[in-house]
Amino acid sequence: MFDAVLIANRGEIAIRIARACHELGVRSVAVYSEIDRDAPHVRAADEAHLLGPTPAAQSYLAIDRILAVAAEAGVDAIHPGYGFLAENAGFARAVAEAGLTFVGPPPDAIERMGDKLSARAVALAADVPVVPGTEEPTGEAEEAIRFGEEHGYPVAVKAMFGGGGRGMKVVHSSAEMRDALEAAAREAEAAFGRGECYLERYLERPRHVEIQVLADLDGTVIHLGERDCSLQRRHQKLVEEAPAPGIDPQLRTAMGQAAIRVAREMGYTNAGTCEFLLEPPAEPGGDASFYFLEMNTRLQVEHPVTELVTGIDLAQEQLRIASGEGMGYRQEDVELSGHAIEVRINAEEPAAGFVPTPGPIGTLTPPLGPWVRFDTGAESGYTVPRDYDSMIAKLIVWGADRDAARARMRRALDELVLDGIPTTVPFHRLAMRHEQFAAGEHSTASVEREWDLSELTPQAPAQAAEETPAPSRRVTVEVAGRRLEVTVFGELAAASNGGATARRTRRAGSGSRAVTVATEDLVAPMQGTVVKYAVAAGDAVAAGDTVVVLEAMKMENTIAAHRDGVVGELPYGPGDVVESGTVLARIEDA
Ligand code: MV4
Repeated sequence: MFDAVLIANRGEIAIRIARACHELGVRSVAVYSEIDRDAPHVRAADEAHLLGPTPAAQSYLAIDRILAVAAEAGVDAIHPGYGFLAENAGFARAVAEAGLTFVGPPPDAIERMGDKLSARAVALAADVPVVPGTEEPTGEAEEAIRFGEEHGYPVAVKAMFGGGGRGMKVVHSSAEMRDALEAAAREAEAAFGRGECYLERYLERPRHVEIQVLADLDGTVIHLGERDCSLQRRHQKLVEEAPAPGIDPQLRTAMGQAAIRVAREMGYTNAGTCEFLLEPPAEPGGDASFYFLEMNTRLQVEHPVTELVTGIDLAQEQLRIASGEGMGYRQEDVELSGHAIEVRINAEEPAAGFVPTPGPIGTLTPPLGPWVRFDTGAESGYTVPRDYDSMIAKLIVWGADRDAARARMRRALDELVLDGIPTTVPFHRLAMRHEQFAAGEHSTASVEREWDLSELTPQAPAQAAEETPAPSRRVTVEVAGRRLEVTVFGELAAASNGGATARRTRRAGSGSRAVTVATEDLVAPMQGTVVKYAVAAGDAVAAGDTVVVLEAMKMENTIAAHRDGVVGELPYGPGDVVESGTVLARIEDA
């Protein structure tokens, strides 16, 4: 196993990975941007290093900075989490070139799945069904129109380097084709820098079902069943569950084997997810059809529902696989039990088109109780920054069956306290009661085209955030004799700028200032009984002079002045018992 892992991410997933590291006895190294200095993920790891300014391009996407911190911190591996650099083949290569292990698949696999046409080619080579469509980038409009007439409308025009649904256009007739091709190419060029598109028959009301796979370095590939992520809005998933409603063991095995073949076909390693579209049976009692869409080469946001129904810790398995220790499971060890549901709690107003609502959280009290999990990078008093995505937390529950899980989710949502900013919680309360969701008959079209969200009322908006930037000051300190340049923030920085409770006391050498951040208060270092004061009010003392004699555990301890100055009023006398931390004297400026 690795000695140390750098977690190149923030928020809940950084904390999730730090927890896996702790449980495996691996030192965890967090990174952060300037706005995340005080974020919970920074405290979750054994150590934390500043990457740079708040914009992701200068922090969580800054490959050179991340590699520099990795070298400084002496880690063996880098875990990218999801988003940011997780599916960046160039980053995976740079990590390897730096002599470190990328906790994820080989760069070539990331690249082959990043190009959606090459992903389709891999699936076809692995004998896995794909939606009927084209194998080459679309050229002339005439060719696309012939495709539409041959396969029937609607037709999906998709960007080769898109993904997550961006850059997709739906065409309903030959007359619309020319404009759609142009628009799709233009948008894809703007969004991904590559305009090439391809065509597929468009399925009207599919379910989104994805298979989790784990692949070891020795070629072993297993699947951990499926997740249904159909409840989404504009390609943003809102609710995920495992297993998928209505999937029988035969279909699960067929899809699982298909996902395994895709992974094997390209020498995949580590955790990955094959996305499929599932079309309901053409006639009642018939078979559902599944089609491979794309493969996500990372740990996914919704991985906890798989963890809860399999008992397998995916983050730990990723580390075991990447380290070469080998995964701890074979296919026959994987058993599904019960039902898990996850809801994404975002800083968004569902009553106003899900507009982002970043800002300061007031109170955050997670729900507790049996089979409830709350993964978050936030806490009471935390401000959701507008600089990254809007997810605040994931609430995940397990129940013996789907109805029990749904009831538990409703209970947990009622228990949750999260105030200060609007969130998606009211949407989830509605979803958990919605008869279509209750019946497991929802699809990717439900939220946008079928559900009535008009009963949701706008939540109280965020209070205006305090705009005063936290004060900071660079100081030089010595820690165990080692000189360190540190930056102090908040109260300490304000105080050392001449606040009431601290004074700059010395100048050391030339150039940088050595600052002692000391208050006037001389405090008792332990609980004890005052034997006597060695000084009287108004006496001048130098740092190191005895001020008080304190008896503790049958020993006399002399408490010395911590600074030069004049002794103020003495609050205690012989025989008084004082607690640790009590102010024994104030030593004021002379
Ligand atoms: C489709 C489709 C219907 N037919 N392809 C959107 C996300 C991207 N991964 C592929 N997507 C879709 N591709 C064909 N041929 C419908 C979607 C789709 C979708 C897929 C998964 C989850 C949510 C979705 C929401 C709308 C459309």
